Order: sequence, then C-alpha cells, then structure tokens
Amino acid sequence: GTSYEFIQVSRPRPGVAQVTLHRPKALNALCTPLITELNAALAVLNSAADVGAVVLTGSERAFAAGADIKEMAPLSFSAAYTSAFIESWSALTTTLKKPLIAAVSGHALGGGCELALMADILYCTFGANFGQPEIKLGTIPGAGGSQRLARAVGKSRAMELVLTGRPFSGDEAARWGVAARAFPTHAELMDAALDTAETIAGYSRVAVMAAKEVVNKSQDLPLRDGVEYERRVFHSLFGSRDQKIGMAAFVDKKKPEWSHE
Ligand code: CO8
Repeated sequence: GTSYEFIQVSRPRPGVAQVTLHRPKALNALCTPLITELNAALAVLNSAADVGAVVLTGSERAFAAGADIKEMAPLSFSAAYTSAFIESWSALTTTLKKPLIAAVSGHALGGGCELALMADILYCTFGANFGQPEIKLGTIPGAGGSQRLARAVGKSRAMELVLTGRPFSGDEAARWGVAARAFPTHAELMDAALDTAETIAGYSRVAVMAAKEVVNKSQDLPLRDGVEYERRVFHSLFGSRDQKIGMAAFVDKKKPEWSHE
C-alpha cells in the first residue's frame, strides 16, 4: 500500500494494480478527499509502465454507499456550481487510458453506483446492492447515473430506478447487462476480476489502450462514425511494433513477446 488515507493501492498480480476504497466507518462514502486521492492514484497508475490493468473495489460490505451526504447537506447552489462539485469524478474516465475493472460487493448506491458504471468492465456479486436512491434525498443522480443507466438498461427501466430509488441486485445487474458477470461470493468475485485484469495486462499495452478507446467511442458516436473511427485506429495499429510481433509469433507458432510499443 501507499500513503493514502481513504484508499489502498496494491499490486496483487503481474501487471495488475488494485485500488481499494477504504473508508469503512462511512461505508466508503465518496467524500471529496477520497475522490482526490483516487484521481491521484489513477494518474500514477496510468503512467506506471508495469501496470496493464486496474481493479477498483471496496469491501465485502460496501463498494461505496454514495457521495458523502454529510458533506452535501449544507451545500449551496453557488458553492456547488462554482466549485464544479462532482466534476472531478470524471477523471476516472478521462485520466486512465488503461482498462479499469470495478469489482462490486455490497452497497453501490448513488455515487457508488455511478462510479461502478464508469468502469470499463463491471463484475459484482449476485447479492450486490445497486441503486440510485437520490430521489429519496430530494435530489437526482449527479455523476452520470441517469445517462449511463439509460444506455445500459434502456429508458423505461432507468426511469423506474431513478424515479423510485428502488435498489437492484447484482443478479439483476448481470441479467440486464450492467455487469459483465456476477459471482456467488466476494472471494470468487475478486479472483475473477484479478484473473481478467491479469489476462488483459498480458496483451500489448498499445493494442489494449486502442481497444478500450474504440469501444468507449461506441457510447458517444453514431454507428457510422463509430465504425469509421474504429477503422482509423485499426489502420494506425499497423504502425505499432506489437502488431508485427503478434502476427509474426502466430505465423511462427510462438508466444508473442510484446514490446508494448
Ligand atoms: N454519506 C455519508 N455517510 C454515510 C453514507 C453516505 N452516503 N452512507 C452511509 N454512511 C454512514 C452512516 O451515516 C453511518 O455513519 P454513523 O455510524 O456515523 O452513523 C455509517 O456510514 C454506517 O451506515 P449505516 O449505519 O446506515 O449502515 P446500514 O448497514 O444500517 O445501512 C445503507 C447501509 C443502506 C447503505 C445506508 O447507510 C444508506 O442508506 N446510506 C445512504 C445511501 C444513499 O442514499 N446514497 C446516495 C447518496 S446521494 C449521492 O450519491 C448523490 C450522487 C453523487 C453525485 C451527485 C452529486 C450530488
């Protein structure tokens, strides 16, 4: 681990970094100092040559129980507006060019659910407790939940979740495609998340980064533009060393030794 107060950073597998949200007294409620630490850690990992993928997790009891309600309670409009409250959360999706896997056990509510939805791949336990309960607090999702949920589960289901605040389980998340996979236990979840991260970290960094970039473009671009964007990036990879290394290794029936260039 490193010298953070609200998170822990470890290297559990070759090429894999794990960031663990660690504010147990508040079920990992996402206070501003926690987000600042998370962004700082991700910036370090983004430029760490020996890291190919990152797993973001919490505890067995809570991934994160939301933005910090005690911090938000007294906030005024002008303070929120002028400090761009919550905007820095997006650094998760802009700073980190390497794949981020969220491994969610327990509560992932409000901002915790939104943080999980920002990950590139979401794994959870069947019993995980997702939800956007902001409506119960007299407010609405503010870190992309309404937009990402609607894209992930469709408008009607997203509308129901955001308007009622009802939670949904990890089992539902997996059936709806919000989560890529769900697991019976926290231990199995962590093993699978680290296995997947290790697999990804074993590939060419430049190809992995390009793959993440083009899949993410599918969320922003119309299909024709997205397909064209993918083709441009695909063409550009003929300029990478690893494309030559990977295809030569296939032809020679050898295991590729990536240059990551
Ligand atoms: N903020 C601050 N403290 C929290 C939060 C939170 N979101 N969640 C839990 N805690 C604290 C509790 O206050 C309690 O502290 P204390 O022991 O000092 O009283 C401690 O964590 C343990 O919590 P509980 O005793 O409540 O534990 P339970 O097991 O009984 O219940 C729950 C767990 C169901 C998760 C419950 O804690 C809960 O409902 N928490 C709030 C969930 C919630 O509403 N989250 C949404 C917050 S709003 C939000 O995220 C806005 C979107 C973010 C971006 C938009 C900008 C505003």
